[in-house]
Amino acid sequence: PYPISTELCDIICGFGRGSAELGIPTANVPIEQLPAEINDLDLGVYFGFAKINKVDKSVLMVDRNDGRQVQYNFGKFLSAKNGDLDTLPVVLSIGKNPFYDNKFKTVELHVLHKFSHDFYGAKLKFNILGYIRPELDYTTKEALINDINIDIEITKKVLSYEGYAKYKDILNA
Ligand code: FMN
Repeated sequence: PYPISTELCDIICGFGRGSAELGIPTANVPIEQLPAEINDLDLGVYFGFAKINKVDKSVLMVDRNDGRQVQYNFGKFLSAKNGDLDTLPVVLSIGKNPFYDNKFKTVELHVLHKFSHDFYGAKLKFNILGYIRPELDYTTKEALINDINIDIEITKKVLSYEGYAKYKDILNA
């Protein structure tokens, strides 16, 4: 079914554990803004490219954990060309995060780039180019982190093949 390409979508608050507990920050995107085909995919880990667009105004976001409203300001958001970031490789998790026993399916992207700060309030579009593995339950946080790091290495390697460059160009067009 690949590639699956999305429109520009919002970045919403996850439960904040990705960054805090795992050291692997993820951008959660609202499932209802994604193409329906994504719902038919098996729960698991996928790779692709994402393009993050800078949003200048500050935004008010509601934290999913405690309903707290947080004002985010992106004036100082790091930017590359034209205020947008380059297209970057992503590893995505589509699942219910059995390790954390979530009740609903979430789509989370880990962008393979060292950011100086969060990009809540920015928007992004992305594509899914392939499948890596099913979603697994883990007995330890370390085992989950270890596998995510392998997913990251696989993503880097696969996306470095010349044949994938065209999918990067499509997002930049
Ligand atoms: N969670 C699981 O329970 N099982 C998995 O197999 C799994 N694989 C993942 C693979 C990748 C590449 C990423 C980025 C996340 C994966 N996760 C998996 C989800 C993490 O548990 C999740 O990022 C964490 O719960 C943080 O979520 P939060 O941002 O909503 O707090």
